[in-house]
Amino acid sequence: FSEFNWEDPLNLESLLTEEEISIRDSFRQYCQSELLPRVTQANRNEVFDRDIYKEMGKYGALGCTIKGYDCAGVSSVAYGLMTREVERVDSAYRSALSVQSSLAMGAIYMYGNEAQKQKYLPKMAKGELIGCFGLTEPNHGSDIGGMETRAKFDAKSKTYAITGSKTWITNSPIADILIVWAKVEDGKVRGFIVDRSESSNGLATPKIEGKFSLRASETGMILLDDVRVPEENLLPNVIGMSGPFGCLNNARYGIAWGALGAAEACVSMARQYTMDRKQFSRPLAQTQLIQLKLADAITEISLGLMAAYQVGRLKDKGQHNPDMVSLIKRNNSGKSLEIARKCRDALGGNGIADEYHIIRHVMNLEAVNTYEGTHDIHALILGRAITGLPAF
Ligand code: TGC
Ligand code: FAD
Repeated sequence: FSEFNWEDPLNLESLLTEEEISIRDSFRQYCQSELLPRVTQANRNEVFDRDIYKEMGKYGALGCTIKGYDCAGVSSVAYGLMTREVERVDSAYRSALSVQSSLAMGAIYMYGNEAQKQKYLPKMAKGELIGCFGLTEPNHGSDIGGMETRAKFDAKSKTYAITGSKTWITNSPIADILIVWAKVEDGKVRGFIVDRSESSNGLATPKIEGKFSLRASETGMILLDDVRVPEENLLPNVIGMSGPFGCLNNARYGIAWGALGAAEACVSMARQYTMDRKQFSRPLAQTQLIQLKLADAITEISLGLMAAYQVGRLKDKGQHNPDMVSLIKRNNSGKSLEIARKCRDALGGNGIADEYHIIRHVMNLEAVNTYEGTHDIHALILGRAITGLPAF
């Protein structure tokens, strides 16, 4: 028999290519040596350091699955491995990676014309321009098809006038490039590149204060009051809700890997802590209840990783579908939250101190279970796929 490795019980390693292992290892090194040391203060003080984008850019992480435009063009599994490494440190940093790569660059890559791709993607890949993705609105979160933001074409000035508001938008306060989804006159949804450096008056992106989750990420609103956007900034190659959902398919896939990274960090900490801490004259790790928690946790993590791996390989062969992505996003983020809570419990009082990191992951994973489609919305997407009956 081969030796049992509690950090990789089902030997995921044996399924990865040499290139994927090398990308993972160098990105892990960056995350552990550069991001981990600053995350506690960033989380306490609710700050996101813009330089992180330039650093991620140097590692080829931004828009890493995109082919051309100075992007790395790696496999979907390599992208998943990177989201897992960065979320091992903090979900806020994985959010930064997801939003830039899958949502903002993804929208331009999939739906933009050549001029838009040349103009924005290379700079976004280097982290010189920061993107955000404005879909959610104050009155429409899960039922985003009801969005109220409107874009009206003015033939004389060849501009679209966009009016509406978006909320809970990762990066909006710091973004240079805002992908905004709005309905045009025929009621169809279109995507726009709102370039802050070129936009007219009427754009505001206030920060949402007081979050108890993803505190190391900037979250805000996008308020648009007759903001003029040149017609060249319309994303020409998609019409309808399949536009934003197409971007979400990729971001949700990344979350499925990333959330497990956070869970793995919690298990690692809880294992070491309970090996070191003695109660009733023996290590806590030598009690059945603690071992049950650890056994449940590594079981769910390894099953979740295998599922994410399978979807990643199917994705690169063009054989996946959005329902599979809902299954892994829902399962892996939900299970990670449960694991993080149990690990927090295993540390007793110390479990709520941020120096042990787990409580931060617990708080973050609450939001991870909500954004990009809530846990229950993904159950309903699966319910529809199983029965053919939409129950939203
Ligand atoms: P429905 O009738 O299902 O579909 C409307 C149109 O969209 C198409 N479509 C998809 N296309 C591609 N991929 C998918 N996954 C798709 N899902 C739907 C569909 O084919 C249809 O196209 P067409 O051409 O026939 O019109 O739409 P519905 O309104 O009934 O949708 C219901 C529901 C609940 C599934 C959907 O609205 C939903 O997923 N809601 C959740 C909203 C959500 O995920 N928001 C995410 C906001 S972005 C975010 O959270 C970023 S967090 C960033 C970070 O990581 O920090
Ligand atoms: P609601 O839709 O109001 O849902 C509230 C509750 O009702 C949930 O439990 C939900 O599951 C449940 N519910 C809703 N409908 C039904 C139903 N039919 N049946 C049963 N239960 C139902 N959005 C963006 O566009 N871009 C971003 O970058 C972005 N970043 C985010 C960052 C953070 C930190 C957070 C918290 C959110 C972010 N979001 C972003 C928004 C996110 O996508 C939404 O919060 C999410 O889609 C849920 O919408 P909502 O908050 O309006 O909740």
